[in-house]
Amino acid sequence: SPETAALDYDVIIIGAGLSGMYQLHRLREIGLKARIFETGTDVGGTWYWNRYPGARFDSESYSYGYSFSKELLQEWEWSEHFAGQPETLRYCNYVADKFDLRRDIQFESRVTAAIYQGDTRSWEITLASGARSTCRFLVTAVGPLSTPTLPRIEGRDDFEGQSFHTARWPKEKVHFAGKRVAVIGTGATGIQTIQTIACEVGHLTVFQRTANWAAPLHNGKIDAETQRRIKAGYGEIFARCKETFACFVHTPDPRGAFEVSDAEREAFYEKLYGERGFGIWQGNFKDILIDRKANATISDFVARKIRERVKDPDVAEKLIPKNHGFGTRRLPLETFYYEVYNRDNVELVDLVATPIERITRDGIRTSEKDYAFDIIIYATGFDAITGSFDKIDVRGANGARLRDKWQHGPETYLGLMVDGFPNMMMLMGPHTALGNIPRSIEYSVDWVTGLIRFAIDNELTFLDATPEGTAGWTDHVKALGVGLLSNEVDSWMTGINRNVEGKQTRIVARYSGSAPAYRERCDAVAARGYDELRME
Ligand code: NA7
Repeated sequence: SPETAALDYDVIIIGAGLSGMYQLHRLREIGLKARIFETGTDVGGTWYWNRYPGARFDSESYSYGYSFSKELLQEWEWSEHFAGQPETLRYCNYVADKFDLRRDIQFESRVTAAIYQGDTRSWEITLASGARSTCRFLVTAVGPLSTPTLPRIEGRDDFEGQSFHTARWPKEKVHFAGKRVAVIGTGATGIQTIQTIACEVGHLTVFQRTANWAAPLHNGKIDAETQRRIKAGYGEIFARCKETFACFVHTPDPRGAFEVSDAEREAFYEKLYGERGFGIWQGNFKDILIDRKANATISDFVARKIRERVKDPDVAEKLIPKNHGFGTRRLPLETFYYEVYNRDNVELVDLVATPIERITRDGIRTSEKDYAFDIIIYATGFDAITGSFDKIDVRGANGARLRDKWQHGPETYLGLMVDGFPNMMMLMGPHTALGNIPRSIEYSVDWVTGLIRFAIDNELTFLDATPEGTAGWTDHVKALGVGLLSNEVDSWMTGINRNVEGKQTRIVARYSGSAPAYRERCDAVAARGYDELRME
């Protein structure tokens, strides 16, 4: 039987973001030899790369941190209800120090290939440097939003000023004072960037292709008394996140939008609009994301708010989405975003009316005119969910490529494994419950750790999902998506990225059932000794 001793590691983990870090910690706890390979120069994943101005949480800080260590929870103090990126990156570093994670993390080590070796039941991992290592189990912790994409616009390399993708922001400070700045893209990232730099730049031009619905974040400092209550209440906070639909502190209201009077509905929306965080999205009437008429009531309400907040009625109309309803794409949360357009130094360009023709040496040419810039910021998003897998040459049993298997959209077993790719487990890959991501991460890491421990205890060297298991879960995920308004809209959530070849057709890449139902299913499999897997 295959010899573990001949392998370099028990487990190799790809990625040192929140998933990879916790996975390493858990595997060490059960005495395994594990190693992380990470592209960046330090820990933090999303919070390492996304250093753009204004990057911050949209879920409550205290619901976002790791929950696995009581000591960590008591030691760490979030300074704001929604922490900014620098603070979150400090948190990631604090965790890495506290649990001494770095000694098993190899930085500046991009994984280019992962090839399963049938004869030794192991994986061989190749880095960009050409170095190779072997392991029994492979855990991908590559992140659902970690492969940035630049627009396919002619002339991009001709521009002579500075240009950055938000997810590849330089570590050195970017000086905006007096500069003519362009932002392309108005998703969650674009909105955070725009509202943060508008008052600092000389002139800002926002290039918007699709207007997005956004609602107020209402961030603020956490005062001492609130801090004390948070620390005393962590048990309840995490218990609450465990019960809610998507692991947020918010969960859908049990009432339908038409089960209340017009006045009550209006008052409820007003209350949600005035409250912190995702409540207006995740804590709204139960039918706003499935019923068009219900959705229209909240869309109308938020449209009215935009008209109140933006002085120029033409600009306001451009900022109100016409092709999709409120909350059917990932809802960006904002802080005086709409008011930015009342400033003299800010201009909104509607790319539907005047598309970009090319990037020039000096700036951007639309069908209408030439704009000159010192800095162009690409807030153009990611090749989401499967993009980071596509970049690695992953080959399973008999040399089958993951890329081919997923050609028409991902196929997974519980979002954790793929048949034909033995001993490979995925964290935050396709078809898993995402929501408030660290909560999902902790669950998935614990499940994967349980499975690996089971294999070790039972001297199993081969774990694989079955074709039926994969087909069954994939069908289940697709069935759950039927009737959701978000699945009828183009966005990263439906696998659309107009900048990536072959990503123009909507797919179901996300599990959209409830997180408790997801956990119940995965727990049941574990409790039955993983009887749905092939094991040897
Ligand atoms: P998103 O939400 O995918 O937004 C990307 C934005 O960039 C969106 O407004 C796009 O317009 C725009 N875009 C992309 N390509 C182009 C071109 N070629 N021309 C003009 N505009 C373009 O990414 P984010 O980074 O904002 O957020 C991703 C997630 O990260 C977010 O949901 C959070 O969960 C964290 P489009 O809508 O495609 O017309």
